[in-house]
Amino acid sequence: MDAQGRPLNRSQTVRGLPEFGRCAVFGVVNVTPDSFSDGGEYYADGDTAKAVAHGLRLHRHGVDVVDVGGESTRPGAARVTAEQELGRVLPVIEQLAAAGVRVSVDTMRASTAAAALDAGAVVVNDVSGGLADPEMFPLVAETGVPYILMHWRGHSTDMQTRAVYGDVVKDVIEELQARYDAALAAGIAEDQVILDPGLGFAKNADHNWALLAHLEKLESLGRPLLIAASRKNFLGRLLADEAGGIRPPHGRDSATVAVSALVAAAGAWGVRAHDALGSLDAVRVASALAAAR
Ligand code: PMM
Repeated sequence: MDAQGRPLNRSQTVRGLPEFGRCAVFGVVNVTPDSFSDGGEYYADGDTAKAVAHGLRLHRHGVDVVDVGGESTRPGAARVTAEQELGRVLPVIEQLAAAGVRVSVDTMRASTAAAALDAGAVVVNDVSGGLADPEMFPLVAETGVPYILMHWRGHSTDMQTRAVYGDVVKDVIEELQARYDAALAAGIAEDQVILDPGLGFAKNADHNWALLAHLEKLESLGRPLLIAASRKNFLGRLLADEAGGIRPPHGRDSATVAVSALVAAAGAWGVRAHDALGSLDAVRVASALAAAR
């Protein structure tokens, strides 16, 4: 049985990862000076020590996977070079993996993913769903690692101009299905794939809420779902003050924890969060409630 009391089926099983017995928690470690959510908190002037210490702390407290990224994807962000990205993430991944931490690499580049896997990462988290780099699917097929395939319509520089949908839930499902089919055609196995609707990526607040409200429809894709609402702008808008001032990213953690509890109760396979310890508590609550039913 899974955390929601349902029989475990193939769609909740990911090759290369254990059954977590509840909604999995990915803790974010952004090794970037400019992420919207935690930019510069764990990385400045080439110093990765804070990022490593943060990842170790999350691991010590029971976070299942530490997700290490070196390129900001905030709306409007310019791309970093492959060399810059690698220089940021590799030392962090090496040290975390050597300490026994289960690491995923958050990258759109196959070359970064390959180097990260060599350094000990065990999951590839590709926000572009294989669209940014044609080498990504072949790499994932060859290595057989778990692969987070996210719904994506284009790079951050202009992605919000692409936030146009007829029916966002239907359109995201169709576009995710197309990428999933392409992944399988490239030789990636079904049980490697985790799907992610990509909250905030070419999506406005209404789009995000609609997707969150219809996880059961996304589940029809037949693969585990990872939900990453953490600190995103739509939560800042929800929590705006009376003058309409959007709540800044660090003030969105309690709302993120609430989303984690709710999506875990709704059957999400995993959540990805900055305040990962809060989300860990939240998914435990969801799991205990489900078990008591
Ligand atoms: N969002 C961000 C970065 N990586 N990965 C996945 N799988 N899903 C997401 O929605 C996602 C992601 C946005 O930046 P952040 O690292 O500050 O959250």
